[in-house]
Amino acid sequence: MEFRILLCMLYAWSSFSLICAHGDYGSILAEQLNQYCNAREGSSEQSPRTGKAGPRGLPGPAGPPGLVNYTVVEEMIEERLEAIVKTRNSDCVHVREDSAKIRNESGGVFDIHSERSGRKMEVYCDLTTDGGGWTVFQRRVDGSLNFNRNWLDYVAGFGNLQHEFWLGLEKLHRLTYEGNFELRIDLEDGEGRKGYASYTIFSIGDASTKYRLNVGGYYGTAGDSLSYHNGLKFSTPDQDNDIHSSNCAAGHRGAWWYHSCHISNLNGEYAAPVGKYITKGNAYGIEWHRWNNAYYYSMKSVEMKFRPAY
Ligand SMILES: [Ca+2]
Repeated sequence: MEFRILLCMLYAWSSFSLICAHGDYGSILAEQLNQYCNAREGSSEQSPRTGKAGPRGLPGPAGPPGLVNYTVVEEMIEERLEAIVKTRNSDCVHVREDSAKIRNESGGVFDIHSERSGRKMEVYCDLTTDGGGWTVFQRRVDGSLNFNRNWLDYVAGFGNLQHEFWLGLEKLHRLTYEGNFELRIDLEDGEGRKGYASYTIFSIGDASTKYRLNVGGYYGTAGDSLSYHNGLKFSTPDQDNDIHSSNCAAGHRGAWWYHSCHISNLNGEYAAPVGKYITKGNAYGIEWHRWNNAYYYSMKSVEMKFRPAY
């Protein structure tokens, strides 16, 4: 306990006895002690004590709006976009193999991004045949998928990119209308014999031309069964754009750039995989007539693909 507090307690106890014992002298001493104690009560020398904090005040008014440096922001966005574009696949020639969504022996499924493909297009890339870089747009291997379909299906595409499919006429047009492309068709017959037909010129027109075929410059081992169809419109059973009086697509159970009517019919009906893949009647199978110059012979497998021509 501090001395001053003891002193004042002493004053309180003793002031009465001082006055009683010493008369006026005691009274004066008691008064001096009283003054001392009162002075001490108001003294600034008293030690400060810290109390509990009061409640939090109300939030202040909002400050003025900040300034944004749009030039810096735009530069940051451009840098970011450039970095993203560099990591993207522009076509099957430039795909990064580790970016495959699905990979198998001959290639894989990739997302490609370019002005031609639009924001994103999923395609199968053949990375091995004759140096690779091929965008595959048709595949038949076992007849598990029905290809006897109408116009809208052939425009949009159908099937599974890892197995049997048709990529779609609109995508084919978008991917080939600008630049130079070569076409390759790989074929295999029922006896396991393989061959190919290549064309140094290939592109597909837009919807207003009915996705006209532009093809030329054949070389290969399977024979040329496509130049006959050059310059012709695409036809499906529900859209007869051929130059024959009949409906070629309906008669041949397929969809093709029919003339009057065909010497190739690679979207035709898949013949039962037994015997020699002979179709009867109106050549409605997966036909490539220059293959042994045989009509009514349906191939076991076919793959159609294109890549840039240099
Ligand atoms: Ca016709």
